[in-house]
Amino acid sequence: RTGIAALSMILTVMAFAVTGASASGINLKYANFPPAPTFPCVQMERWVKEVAARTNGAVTVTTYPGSTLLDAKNMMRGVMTGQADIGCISLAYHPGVFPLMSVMELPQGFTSAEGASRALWDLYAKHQPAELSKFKVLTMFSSAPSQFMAKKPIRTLDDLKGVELRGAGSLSAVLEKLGAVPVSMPMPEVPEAVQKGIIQGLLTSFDVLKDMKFAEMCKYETVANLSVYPFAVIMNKKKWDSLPDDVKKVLDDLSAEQAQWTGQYMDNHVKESLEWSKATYQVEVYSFDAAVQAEIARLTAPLFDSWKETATKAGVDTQAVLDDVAALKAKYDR
Ligand code: 3IO
Repeated sequence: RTGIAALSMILTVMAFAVTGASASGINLKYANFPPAPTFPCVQMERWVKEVAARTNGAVTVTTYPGSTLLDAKNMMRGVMTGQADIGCISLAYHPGVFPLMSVMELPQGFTSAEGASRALWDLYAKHQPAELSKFKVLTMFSSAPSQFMAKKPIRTLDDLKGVELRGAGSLSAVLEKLGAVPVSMPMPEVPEAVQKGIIQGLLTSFDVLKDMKFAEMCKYETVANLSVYPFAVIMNKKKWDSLPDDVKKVLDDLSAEQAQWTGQYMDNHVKESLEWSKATYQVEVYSFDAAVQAEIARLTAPLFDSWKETATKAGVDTQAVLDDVAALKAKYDR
């Protein structure tokens, strides 16, 4: 009898090792749009590992990086309909959809991904905006501040005039205010557009110099510390409701920590990416001087008015939100 019991236990353990599912196993599908080496996917794999450890293997997650399950354009719909249980979205790809949270796409002057990510999560947690109420939001995080990566040097605002550069959403609006020709597209489409000469460069954080090999094509980098790109990890609401309470608690307890972890990873990775790009492709890194930065602040100031107007129409208390962002920035962004 004991022999049989022991054998059956061993077989159960073996089955668990093979399938990755326990008897009460919950398996979730997590879709992501950019390539596996990029930071949205690195944070996804970290989250999956933490969830497995903290649920003692009861929750396993299958990841689909690189648009293998859902691409950027289909992510929200795909999570809504349950094609994926969890998905990762870049808010700037959906202009007009996030009247409150898009405040984090404005040039707020964040200097770190950690500060911006923690501020982003706290802002979401405090306001629980209607724009995301159809989903369970598992965490939020942001890119590092945005910089220019281009085929030609960008050292003055004149160097931007009439130059086709890639941004998305509010970041494209920043490009337009600075006199460039903004071209919006999701990140996975950017390498080919640079290669074909449709765009001369892009505006985002320096992590992609290494992770998407932009250092090879865009040898001129300019530090401008423009807006961050906010992201949300969204879960199908029905799937969330079906989870046991102890699992819900594990996921809720991970939200703020995951935002901070991702921000820290990003800040470190940006440094590593820049060093790698200098050593491997001899890229040039130029920083706008104080006069140019002041001119940028002046030229982009109207974006705050546009945000206020749109958000007010959507019922957002814009002054309260802007005050919160300022306080959270002071608290978290060092
Ligand atoms: C980004 C998006 C995908 C992969 C790596 C990334 N690094 C910074 C961003 C932000 C961005 O440009 C975007 O399109 O969301």
